[in-house]
Amino acid sequence: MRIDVVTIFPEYLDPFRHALLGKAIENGILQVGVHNLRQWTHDVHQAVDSTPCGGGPGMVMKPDVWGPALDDVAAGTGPAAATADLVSATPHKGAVTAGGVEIKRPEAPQGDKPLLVVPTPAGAQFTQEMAARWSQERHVVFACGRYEGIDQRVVEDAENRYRVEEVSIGDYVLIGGEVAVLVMAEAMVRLISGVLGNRASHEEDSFQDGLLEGPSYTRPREWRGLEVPEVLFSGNHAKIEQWRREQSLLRTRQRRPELLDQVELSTSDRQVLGWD
Ligand code: 6GU
Repeated sequence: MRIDVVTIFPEYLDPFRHALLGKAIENGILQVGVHNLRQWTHDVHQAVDSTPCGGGPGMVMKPDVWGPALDDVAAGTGPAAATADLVSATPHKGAVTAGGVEIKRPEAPQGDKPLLVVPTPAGAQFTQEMAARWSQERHVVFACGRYEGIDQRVVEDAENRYRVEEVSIGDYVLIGGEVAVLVMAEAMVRLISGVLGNRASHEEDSFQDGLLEGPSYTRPREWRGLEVPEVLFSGNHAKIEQWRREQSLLRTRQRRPELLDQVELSTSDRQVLGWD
């Protein structure tokens, strides 16, 4: 997968080079380009924003800067081609691709539009389902707005070259989309096959089955007077699975009861919840 991010704060995206994402870059699974929007400005002040039409507080990001930036990033032309891709911050053991070796940009098949994600608190809620869907994409571009957002015509016009989604990571307001991009990219990249060491490890994630994951324990069996639940040492795998399901159901009811309306519950699930 290739990810491009357009932002006025490229340094905000440095965490991409670390840990899981850095390893995916090093292994050649992921290519990341981070582009400074100011490269597409035309004036000495490098202005990216202007006052809102109709008045009101704040500033709106200019369409005549964003338009050409998104054109270039979709096509891999202009300043978008001139920026070197990120390299992993630390070499990891067992890398398939040696650091510093150039990886060719995958060719865009005709008619295959890249996905443009526009982070905004006014977007549809980002979900695990979106992360899973996006993890199958070849090219994902994130357009980070600041201030009061981007002129809406940029999004409208981008539909000609991209499939566009305006997305929020939750019901709170951030200063800009950069941190939201890190959140969404991490959720998405860890689902690409080959990125997580243990292939099964995301099959039991919270949300993968619509329920929250229950508690986990490791040794020692007793710690500070607290015991690991007995059943986990029973060696009875069916019993352990039933117990985990119960914990999952009870925790979900306590913390996120609305999730229970969206999942199919068995007769035994309903008994656990005291519904039958
Ligand atoms: Cl995606 N962007 C901004 N600026 N604020 C947010 C958000 C995104 N999601 C929640 N709050």
